[in-house]
Amino acid sequence: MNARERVKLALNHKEADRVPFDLGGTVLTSINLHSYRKLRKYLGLPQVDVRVMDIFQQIAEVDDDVRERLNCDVRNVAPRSSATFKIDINSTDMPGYDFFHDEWNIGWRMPKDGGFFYDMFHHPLAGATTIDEIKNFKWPNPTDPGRFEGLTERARHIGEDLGELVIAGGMAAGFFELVCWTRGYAEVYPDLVNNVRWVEYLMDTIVDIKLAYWEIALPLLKGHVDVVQEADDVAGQFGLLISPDTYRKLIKPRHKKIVDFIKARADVKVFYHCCGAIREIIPDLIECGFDIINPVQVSAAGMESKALKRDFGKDIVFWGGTVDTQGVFTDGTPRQVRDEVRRRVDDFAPGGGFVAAAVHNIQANVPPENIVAMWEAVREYGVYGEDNAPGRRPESYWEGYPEAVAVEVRAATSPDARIAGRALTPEEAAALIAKTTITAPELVQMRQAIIDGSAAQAVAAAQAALDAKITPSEIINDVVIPAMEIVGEKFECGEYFLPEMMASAIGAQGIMKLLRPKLTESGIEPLATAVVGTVKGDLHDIGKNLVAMMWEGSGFNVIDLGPNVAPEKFVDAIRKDGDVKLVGLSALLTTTMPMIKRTIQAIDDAGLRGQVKIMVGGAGVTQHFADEIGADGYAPDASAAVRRAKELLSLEA
Ligand code: HCB
Repeated sequence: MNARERVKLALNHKEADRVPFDLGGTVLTSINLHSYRKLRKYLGLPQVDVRVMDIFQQIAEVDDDVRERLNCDVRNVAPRSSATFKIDINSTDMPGYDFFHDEWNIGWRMPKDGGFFYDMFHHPLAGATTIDEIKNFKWPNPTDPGRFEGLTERARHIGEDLGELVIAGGMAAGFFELVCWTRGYAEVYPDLVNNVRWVEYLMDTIVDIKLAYWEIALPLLKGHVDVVQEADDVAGQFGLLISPDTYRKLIKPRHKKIVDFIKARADVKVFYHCCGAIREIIPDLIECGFDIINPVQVSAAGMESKALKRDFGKDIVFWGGTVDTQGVFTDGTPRQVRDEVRRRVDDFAPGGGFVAAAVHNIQANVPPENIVAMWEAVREYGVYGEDNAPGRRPESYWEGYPEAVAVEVRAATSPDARIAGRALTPEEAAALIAKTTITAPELVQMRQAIIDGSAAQAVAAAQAALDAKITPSEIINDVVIPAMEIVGEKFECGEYFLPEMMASAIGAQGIMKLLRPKLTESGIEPLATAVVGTVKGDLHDIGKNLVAMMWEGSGFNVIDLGPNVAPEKFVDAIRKDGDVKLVGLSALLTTTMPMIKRTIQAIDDAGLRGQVKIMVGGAGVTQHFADEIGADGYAPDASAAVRRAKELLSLEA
């Protein structure tokens, strides 16, 4: 049986000779350049000029000698760039960064000092308001003949000469990802609440571009390609970023359109990548026609492997989930990695429907011995057809198996949620509203506008309140802060998601901006001054922005230092303002979490530790980690961050 036959059996929910293995088969199951070099050395293979598979993510093209050594079963065929566009890296014009613009005119930069990845700094449709701006934008040409050069031959070669499974990547990322990248996350999420027509037009424009590419590519690939790859991140650590309703109204129909279009043109399986806690929409993904999900982030809420296999294993293939880069893969011993892999193989492999791969690209901090331990365990435990095959293990198999594997399995919702996992009852909602005892129509209107995420109306109502001689402190204390508390509760109980919360926070921020000069004039102080930032090397800023907005909306003065902030910059900001009482550090990568500790150390070394309370958060950060590194507080979400900040500063909660 060759690799292609093996994977095809797995994709058809049948057991092959062994579980197929993927490293480097897609841009989402590959390995960071640094860890790849270390892996080659560990395997005793000669150092070579490592080719970059994806410049944005700084991941390696896995060479044939590694593929052979690790028996990799999958290979990727991707379009070439258009004949008219070439990436041009500029190393001089942005201090501290290398940067370039891609063919969508999205700007990407990588810190020169210790940067592991390129990330976005320019979103070409940020600030756009009209449909004409979408129409007149210079979109890349999906039918540029340069993209299709040699596509058929490369796919044929992989499938027929090499006998490996062929997976085709598209001309760009997923449609919703491209919406986020061209527009910017900060604007897209609120758009989903109050600019829906505009954002739908943008979505359709990008879907059309993707389909125009597939229209030409699929006939060229037909008969040679086995899987087509799609992706769209719509989830975080504890749940979906957007509500299931928003997914079903705005994203799902377009996902279905794309899958139907692809399947009408080629007999392929469709692979869907989405990080995070996606359990709630797996039935929708199946309805859309997706056959495979990746990366199966088993450390995210509700993503326990056994339950996923039990509930969806007949209808969907799990490609990934073998070991999580957020936990044991990075920090554990090879023995712990083996135990973790053994458990996941046993959960996912029975009956086929499983392609073993790490959760997402292997990160720069994963030791090579752990990568090899993963591979060995897949080889050892992922063998079908014997009495002790996955799913048919004798009782004795588990003897000596450690009871508690060193993997943190998350709660089903934010562990801090006050009313977790269900919407507020009408009585609870009414009780929250009743806590605010306002009667003036401007204030009632403002409260509702904040809660509904109608920023312009909220600010207009604030102006009307000022005109009616209502004082800024009444506006803040009686409306803005209580309204944001209501928004926070709605978020924590799962009624509001990122878009609704951001839309509300924008309204609150707008009001604070309007009031600030008046507050200063009347000598009214903010609750406290806070400095917030994502630590050096990490460019995830959605969560950090939300924390900053919620703090601001709750009466704090917030100095937002942005993403990729070096420890000395935090120190400078604390010193410069002189009155900072709170510091919020965010990190989403296991590679950057140690930078939180270094930042705290730098604040300590500068003699400022006694002056501030330090709060930490981000996808992989836990209370345990916060305690270990000496932070004062941890919050799993922005609403909890407000509560915890007030507790730490002994302000009224
Ligand atoms: Co990113 N990514 N990503 N990513 N990404 C994660 C974080 C992974 C967990 C996904 C996975 O494993 N399947 C993973 C990290 C794994 C690991 O650490 N080992 C990962 C990876 C690997 C990467 C790249 C390295 C991919 C690659 O291989 N190249 C790359 C790195 C870029 C870089 O930072 N240098 C990358 C890139 C991206 C983007 C660009 C596509 C995009 C970021 C866009 C942006 O932020 N501007 C992205 C996204 C969106 C994610 C996921 C899907 C969602 C993150 C998110 O925005 N969540 C994430 C999956 C996941 O989280 N499980 C995935 C929503 C916000 C609201 O939650 O946790 O950020 P939050 O913040 C909360 C909460 O934590 C708390 O309150 C916030 C608000 O409620 N909080 C604080 C946060 N900070 C706080 C500070 C405080 O003081 C207090 C509370």
